[in-house]
Amino acid sequence: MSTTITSQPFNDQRPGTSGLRKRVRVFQQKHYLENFVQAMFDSVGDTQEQTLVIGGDGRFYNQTAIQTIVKMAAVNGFKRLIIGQHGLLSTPAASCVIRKYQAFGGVILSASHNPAGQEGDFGIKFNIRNGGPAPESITEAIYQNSQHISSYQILECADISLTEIGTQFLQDMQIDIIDPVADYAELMSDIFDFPAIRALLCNGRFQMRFDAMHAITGPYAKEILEKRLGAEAGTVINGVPQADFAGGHPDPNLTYAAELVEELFADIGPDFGAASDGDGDRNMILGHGIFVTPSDSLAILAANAELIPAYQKGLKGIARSMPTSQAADRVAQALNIPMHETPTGWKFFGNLLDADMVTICGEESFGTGSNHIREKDGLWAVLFWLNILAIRQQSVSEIVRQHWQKYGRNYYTRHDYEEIPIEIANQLMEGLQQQIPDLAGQSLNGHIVDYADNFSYHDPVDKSIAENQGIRIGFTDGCRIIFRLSGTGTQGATLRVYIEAIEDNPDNLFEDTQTRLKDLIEIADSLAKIKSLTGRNAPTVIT
Ligand code: G16
Repeated sequence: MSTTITSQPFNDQRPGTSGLRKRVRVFQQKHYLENFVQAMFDSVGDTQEQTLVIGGDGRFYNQTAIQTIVKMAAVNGFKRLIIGQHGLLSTPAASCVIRKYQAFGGVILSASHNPAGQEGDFGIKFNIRNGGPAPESITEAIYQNSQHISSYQILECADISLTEIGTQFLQDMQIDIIDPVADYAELMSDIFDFPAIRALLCNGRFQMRFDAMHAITGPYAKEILEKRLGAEAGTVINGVPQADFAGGHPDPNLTYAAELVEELFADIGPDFGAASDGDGDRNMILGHGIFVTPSDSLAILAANAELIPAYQKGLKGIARSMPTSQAADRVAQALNIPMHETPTGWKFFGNLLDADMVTICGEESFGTGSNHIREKDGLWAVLFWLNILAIRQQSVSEIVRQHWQKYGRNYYTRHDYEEIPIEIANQLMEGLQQQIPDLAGQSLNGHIVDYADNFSYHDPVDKSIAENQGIRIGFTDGCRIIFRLSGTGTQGATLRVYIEAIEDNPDNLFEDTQTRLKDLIEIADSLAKIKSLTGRNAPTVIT
């Protein structure tokens, strides 16, 4: 029986960089999830007779939320739901499934790399017909609707079964429970040279380790790397998804994937290491004794794209988020293809990909992807690297070094200050904003400021404008310092400081990054007064 439940708005339902992310206990408040879902269904266009994909990263509350969404979808017009078995779909797999079955859109339940469990985080976002995150026009409409909501509609019925693959009906609505891995694995085999990768993984010498961090990519990596590509059993570690990610923080970076990093930096270690995050869209790439920064990884993938079957014909263009280093710009220039600079947030790549203006995109936040779907894709990046290694028959370290020798190196680091009080963070950003008009022309530690602004993006496709996307300070020598507040945290504010220096001298390509960037790090602290305002002596995380 369909019931209309009376409700009242919650004032904290504005989606951030990637959907609505909150503590689980916030989502557990009566009517909280239901209000957001109703606001979402009311904002995404005509839902009558449409097909909706649903899945999540398996974290605590995933299945509970899915049952609610299913019961609301049934009375909001949908005619068919496609749901991953056990409610699982990695974010890239959800994007793949939306596109493959030409669905109206999808609901993805994830808080990405944020810790999970009863005390952890939960999240929900809507992806549109192209498989990508809803643009700001829709996320803002969801927020506005959430602020005026007075009731929602839900079917009163028993829970559906998420365990058996197959078809069931809820009133007139068809529900297909699908294998969450199969469609994605097939797509990967269409893109990459699986026989070449298989030959590498089975040559008896090459060793690799993939850390699924107890999150969603375990089943995907086991199926693709171990089963289809023949990597030895045990290549995938922490491969069984757990509702609390085993108490960990599935963020594939030097801090949170420390065990993997240690193994790759040991005297005798694997040739290749990789990790993905909670929902499978991020990636970290390591070689024996080397960490490849996400910005370098983007540049190297683009420079080697012709080795990959799907990209043999060349790239239409490359896109990167504004804070991502300019390493890929050098590749675009050499390939004579356009380079696009967008705000942080994968949603900003969607229009460029749909318009076929770019083929490969990437972000400093461990995200890389291409036109094959409309989300960043962790395992895709790992397979891309394996394909390059299989063809070039060189180590990761040799490939990176040769890349720097050819294109120059962009030394790059990101310093995160997590959970600082929101008022302090706002004060710090306001202080920077006030300095903007006077900075150009000033000499700071020997670097002359070329420009200072708060980044605005003018989308060349739909002409929309996104303002206040981060404070940029560019120097005449190509160095950059960027400040912005994260849009994905759930506690206090996270200040991100991005620092980049350009090096073309072949004698200076192999220095320690933090040492090389020391003078710029000092400039950043003195301009933003980080230490004095936050009381912190060091960042929480350095990547
Ligand atoms: C999300 C977005 C990314 C963004 C990242 C960090 O990733 O999809 O585009 O780069 O957050 O954003 P922020 O710097 O605002 O925290 P994910 O993997 O968390 O979904």
